[in-house]
Amino acid sequence: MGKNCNSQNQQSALLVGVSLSTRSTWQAEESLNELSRLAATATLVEGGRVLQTKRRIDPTYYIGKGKAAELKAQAHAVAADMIVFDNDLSPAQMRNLEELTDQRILDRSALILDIFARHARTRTAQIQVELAQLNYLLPRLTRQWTHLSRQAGGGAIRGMGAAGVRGPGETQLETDRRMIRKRIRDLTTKLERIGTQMATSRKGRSDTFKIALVGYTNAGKSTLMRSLSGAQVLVQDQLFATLDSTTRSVDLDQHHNILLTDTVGFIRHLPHHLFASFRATLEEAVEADLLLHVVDLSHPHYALQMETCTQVLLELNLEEKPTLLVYNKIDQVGPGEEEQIAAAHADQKDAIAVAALTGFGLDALKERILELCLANSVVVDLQIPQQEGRLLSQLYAQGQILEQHYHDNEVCLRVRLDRNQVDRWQLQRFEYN
Ligand SMILES: Nc1nc2c(ncn2[C@@H]2O[C@H](COP(=O)(O)OP(=O)(O)OP(=O)(O)O)[C@@H](O)[C@H]2O)c(=O)[nH]1
Ligand SMILES: [Mg+2]
Repeated sequence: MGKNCNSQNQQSALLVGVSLSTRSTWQAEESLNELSRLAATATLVEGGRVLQTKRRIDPTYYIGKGKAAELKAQAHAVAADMIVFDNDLSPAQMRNLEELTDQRILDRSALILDIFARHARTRTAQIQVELAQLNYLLPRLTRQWTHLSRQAGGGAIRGMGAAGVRGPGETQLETDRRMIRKRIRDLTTKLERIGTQMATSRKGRSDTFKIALVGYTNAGKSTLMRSLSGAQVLVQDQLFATLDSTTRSVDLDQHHNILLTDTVGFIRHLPHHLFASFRATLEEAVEADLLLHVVDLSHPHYALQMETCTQVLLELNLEEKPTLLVYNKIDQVGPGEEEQIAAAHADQKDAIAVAALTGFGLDALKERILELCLANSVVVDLQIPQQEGRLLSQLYAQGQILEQHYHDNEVCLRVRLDRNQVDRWQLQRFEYN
């Protein structure tokens, strides 16, 4: 078998995982499975995998010189086009490994960055990814960037290279670095502006109860968004199908509607440059009144995925946010046993089991959301002049009218309102009891 000769002309990768103690081997194995899915999403084919157990990390070659030499032989034997490490490598380790093995070396962060670059569709996501790529690239500029530019369709080096603005006495490398730094500054400014715009538009919808879908990548967040709101968001059996936030209105019943936001998923060891770049998108969850933490219950290691999500929520300071656990894909856990599985989780106060794809349990989910939404509401008495037709119709739309009678020229109403809306009605200077 020669290089690049499989049927779709895809490149093949030898996957390498390192576990630091024997006890965590199964975790490293699961992590390698995930790396294999990441590689497939980046259109690489798995040429083989190697799992190493090590007591300590070698600062020069990460896995040690002898093992690195073995890797070279293994990569050659399976005609791999590159070696992909499941761990993050320092720029120096990458360079040393590349020289010793004579193979292209990628680490987990590079692979995830590559997927994000492929999937970024909107301008905001493209800026976020490019910024993360450039920050990753800068210390590795000597070698890695040509690969990234090829893999990412040029995103990482847009605006540099052929510009031909080399100053006197500068090497090409210095010129490239200078241009990258400038591009990083420009993109950072753009992102700050986008962050402010996003915050402003969130404020504009601050009256309505807001829910954000969070969870591990591929858990089924977008599928749930589709089923609940009818929005045609992208659903794919792929890691990181969604990179942007989408917000839609969902009617819980005749009187209550909420705003539901779908957003980018989480993963173990999310590259920190990506985390920083996508902060504006992740902030959508910060302003939500309730989080739906979507879990793929059919995944063999869903508990680990939940732990990762909890960790990310912690980093976003969201650990105190009211959260409902939504165990999804129960149709895959036990086909035909959805009722039993749902019942088994019904005792858990803050959890519910559903199958977003088939619609199983979605009415119960809406009811549960409504309960939480009502817990967030207050009943107030208002007196509104009868001639204020426009205000009255707004109130009918926003609140649930519990009682209504007329007195003199005023309509006296007992209304259930979202806690967030009370302030606004108070500003109308009507009286409350
Ligand atoms: N069997 C089954 N499959 C589901 C269910 N919900 C989602 N899926 C599938 O799981 C895959 C991922 O679904 P998405 O909705 O794209 O997942 P996501 O959480 O939005 O993923 P990212 O955007 O990549 O983070 C798709 O193939 C869906 O069809 C479910 O309830 N049952
Ligand atoms: Mg999605």
